[in-house]
Amino acid sequence: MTTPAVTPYLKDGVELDQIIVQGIRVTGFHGVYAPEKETGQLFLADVVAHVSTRAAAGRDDLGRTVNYSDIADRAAEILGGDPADLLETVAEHIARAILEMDGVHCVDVIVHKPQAPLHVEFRDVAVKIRRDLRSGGLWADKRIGSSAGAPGDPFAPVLVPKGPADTRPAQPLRAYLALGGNIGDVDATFREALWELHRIPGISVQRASSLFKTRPVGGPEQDDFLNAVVEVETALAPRELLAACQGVEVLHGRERLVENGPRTLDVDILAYGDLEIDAEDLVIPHPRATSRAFVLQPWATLAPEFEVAGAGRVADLAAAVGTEGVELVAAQWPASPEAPHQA
Ligand code: PH2
Ligand code: MG
Ligand code: MG
Repeated sequence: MTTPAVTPYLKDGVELDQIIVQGIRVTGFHGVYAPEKETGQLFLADVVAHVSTRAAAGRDDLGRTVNYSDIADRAAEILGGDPADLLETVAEHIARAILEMDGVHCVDVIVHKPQAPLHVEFRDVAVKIRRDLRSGGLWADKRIGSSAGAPGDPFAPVLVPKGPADTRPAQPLRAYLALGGNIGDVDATFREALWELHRIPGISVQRASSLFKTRPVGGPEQDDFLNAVVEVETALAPRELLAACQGVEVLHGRERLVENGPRTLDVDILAYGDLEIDAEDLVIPHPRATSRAFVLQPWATLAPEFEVAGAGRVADLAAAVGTEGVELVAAQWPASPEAPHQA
């Protein structure tokens, strides 16, 4: 069976994998003409879900990917469900249903209607669409759990007003990112993450802090964390940098199941130059950073003199919170401080 090549989908500069279900066949009742709604006819759908399959493959775990059987069920239900006039509407509904599945960043949908009432002989008529979280109106939904879109219009675009969070800096500026994790080989995950961040256009990893083992703060009972802080130069707008951080989390199978719960990799923006942002999806400087030893102790090994906007010098903040629950693991980490992403 041949599979048509699908244009890759790049999420934050990284090409995602594709889960492909082709030729889902159902009798449906879509069409503009009354007989189509009464008699029904054959409809087919092809669905390509763009996801990262690495975490699932690494652990051979269905729970970390998207079940293709669920993709087929959702598409078939819509294909055989409420009659719509247009193939466009059917395709849009399928795209929406697949995008809602955890881990799906983009979806391609083709809806075929090979028995459509045309005046000429033909083989197939179809509508093909691509939707990602942004164009599909689910961007905000998936990121902050709010309900995107206007009432009654499931496809209304999310209008995000352009503010400082969406503005790129005039000059690349210095930002600090916190790394945390307590599932798997976290040290290796951190090293991979440095490289993945560095590969993203607009992010240049400069230096890494010392590495700390820390007692979990908040959340359920769980293993100790590793924590570190990274200095980057970035030409990205704050919200772009956030998307990049979340993209790297996704590459490592990050799931947001429990607040403050165990995770393979958490990448948080601590500071972005001296900018202060207070948006629904993004607060900078990180609101809890200035009270957390697991952030401040590593940060103080990297940039003690840095002034956190509205809060003060990193060294002073670190001294104020102390070292309770935080233990140095490696003063120099990774091996090459000049090029941490290459270690
Ligand atoms: N991250 C959390 C919650 N609690 N505790 C430690 N020790 N380290 C973390 O990175 C951490 C945490 C939420 O992001
Ligand atoms: Mg986070
Ligand atoms: Mg965090």
